[in-house]
Amino acid sequence: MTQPALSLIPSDNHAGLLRMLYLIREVEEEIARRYPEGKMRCPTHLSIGQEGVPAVMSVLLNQQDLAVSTHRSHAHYLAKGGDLTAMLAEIYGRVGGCSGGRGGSMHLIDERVGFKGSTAIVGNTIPIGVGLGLALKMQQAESQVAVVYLGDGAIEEGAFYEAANFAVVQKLPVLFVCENNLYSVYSSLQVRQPQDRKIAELAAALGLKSAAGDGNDLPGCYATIAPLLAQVRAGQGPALVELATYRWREHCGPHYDNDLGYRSENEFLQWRARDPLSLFEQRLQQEGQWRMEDCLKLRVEVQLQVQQAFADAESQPYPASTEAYTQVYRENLNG
Ligand SMILES: Cc1ncc(C[n+]2csc(CCOP(=O)(O)OP(=O)(O)O)c2C)c(N)n1
Ligand SMILES: [Mg+2]
Repeated sequence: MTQPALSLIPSDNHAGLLRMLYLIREVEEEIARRYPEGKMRCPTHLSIGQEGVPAVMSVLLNQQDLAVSTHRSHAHYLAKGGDLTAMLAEIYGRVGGCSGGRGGSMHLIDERVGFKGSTAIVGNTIPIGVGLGLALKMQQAESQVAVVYLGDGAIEEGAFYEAANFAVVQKLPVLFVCENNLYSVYSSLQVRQPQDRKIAELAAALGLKSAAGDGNDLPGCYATIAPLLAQVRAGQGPALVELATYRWREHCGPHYDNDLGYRSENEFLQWRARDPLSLFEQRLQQEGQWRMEDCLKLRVEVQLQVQQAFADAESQPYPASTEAYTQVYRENLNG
């Protein structure tokens, strides 16, 4: 099978893509390394192995676009330009966390860059993202889009069908980005959805424009998402892209769990060999103007940035105990 050409991605995006892949990978590997210290006191879902889709989104979205995400949202937040130190401080429960240290890993928000939030309840942010699309349309916000990140498991939630239907009927500027990693916790797609029914086809039956592609091969991923995003931007109504990918670690936490038996080591190794980061590095080195030293230099730069952000986040104090009583109800949001 021939690979989609690197030239499908404009070359001025190559460095940005590689930097984002490194950033997400380095941040999450560092979280995994430090998690056993017991200082991050919140459940944490890593997307190591799934960096391809958010990296592509990072070069396709503008700061004015909006996005919402799920329990597995670090990569989506970073790809939208979310503040790294504020994210890490949130995971450490510190005062400068993006949710004031109250929410942890699953409650990321950075309104400055249009990342409007993530929540722990599967499917919860889908209607919110569609509502954002409605707001954009009502405000006649030219060519802005609302992106709803969701997993294959969220396709099984009623909220998805209601929200997708509304988005289609109202012709809203919403792009659903479905990262199909084949699993919802320990349940494979095969025991959850009919085997001959593809998510992208289901979306088309609902009236969404749709396409499916490879989430780990960046040129292919870019070529799948970019045309549909352009249609959504042009006011042609909502769309769904389904991208195949795979999480390497356990559903929640820093460890590997293939020994549990819900998926095979062989399946894991096959996906591991299709690492979106290594594949893109190889493509740049074979077909682009990049040398191995150039990649390494960029990676070291990102590593230093990540280490600094961890140090800044961890050195912050915890919120005062009285803070537990503020921002609980609407009337004291500022109190
Ligand atoms: C409404 C609801 N049901 C169940 C859960 C428990 N739960 C948390 S994450 C998750 C898996 C969701 O799978 P998917 O949407 O494919 O996302 P992935 O974890 O694969 O990224 C489940 C079932 C929940 N948080 N909310
Ligand atoms: Mg999944």
